[in-house]
Amino acid sequence: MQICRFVLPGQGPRLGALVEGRVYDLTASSESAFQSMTDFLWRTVGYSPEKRVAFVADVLQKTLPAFDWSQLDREPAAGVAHLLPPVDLQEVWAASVTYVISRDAREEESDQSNIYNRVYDAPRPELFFKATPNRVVGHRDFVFVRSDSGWSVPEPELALFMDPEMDIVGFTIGNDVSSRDIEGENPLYLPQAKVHRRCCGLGPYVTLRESENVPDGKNLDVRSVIYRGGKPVFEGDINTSRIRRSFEELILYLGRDQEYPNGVVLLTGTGIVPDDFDLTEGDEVEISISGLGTLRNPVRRAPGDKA
Ligand code: DO4
Ligand code: MG
Repeated sequence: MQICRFVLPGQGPRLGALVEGRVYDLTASSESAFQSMTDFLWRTVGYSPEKRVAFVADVLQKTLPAFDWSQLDREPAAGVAHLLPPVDLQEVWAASVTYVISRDAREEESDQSNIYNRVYDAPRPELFFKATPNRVVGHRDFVFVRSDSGWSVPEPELALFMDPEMDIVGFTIGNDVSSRDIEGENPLYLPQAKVHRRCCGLGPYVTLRESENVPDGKNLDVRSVIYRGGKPVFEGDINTSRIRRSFEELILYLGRDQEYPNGVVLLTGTGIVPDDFDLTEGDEVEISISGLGTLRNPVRRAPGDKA
């Protein structure tokens, strides 16, 4: 079962359930639990994965407006129905240097040698704040690479979608757009290398955690293709079993001395690192994760300083 956010012309954001290629408008049920993603997370706190899926299945017994997926799977524009990022009030955080390939790539680019090696092996993981919801874009919407970066990359990552109790409600796909040259120049520049307008792609939907389908996110194939002029110019893949840390451990640190009253999303780090590659205006990033669909984001260069 998949939950998405979408918008219809002239109406506010809506919550939908994707079932066999059709998106059912859960918000049209008028049930308070389905007026927003935050409402849904709040209402189902403490539910088992099976109970949460059954809760959605129950409202689907009503006659609800429905759309073909192809009606929503399009470039966002005013006046047309389209998907929204799956977050409304949830912060996005990111774990990093969780795959050996990310550690090695960073050690190479940085002259502060050894910090990435040290964090890879340390008991405390590296966690950083990635995005407020307004910095997140959904499927088919464009991400920005920074105007002052000459070496930007996408980072394809499994994302854990959590409720206010930090229980994993489901999984989605994340693109942690990063400026490798800015981080490489000085690790203290990390927030500038990572956080800016449209710095995070998320979607296309949240696949609810279900025992038989996607039980724990621990053995999923991640594949990414970058297109330039419509042709693939980079392809890479990894399996989430290669993440060095358990999700429980990452969540423990993420939740320590923190609270997430509207839930939180955690990107789990990248295991796909396109070397000698600068993501640029006109490229398109495609990230697929088994069972979670495909997230596509065109790329534009941010406009730089405000006049
Ligand atoms: O500190 C480095 C950031 C690395 C990262 O974002 C990742 O490994 O995914
Ligand atoms: Mg990352």
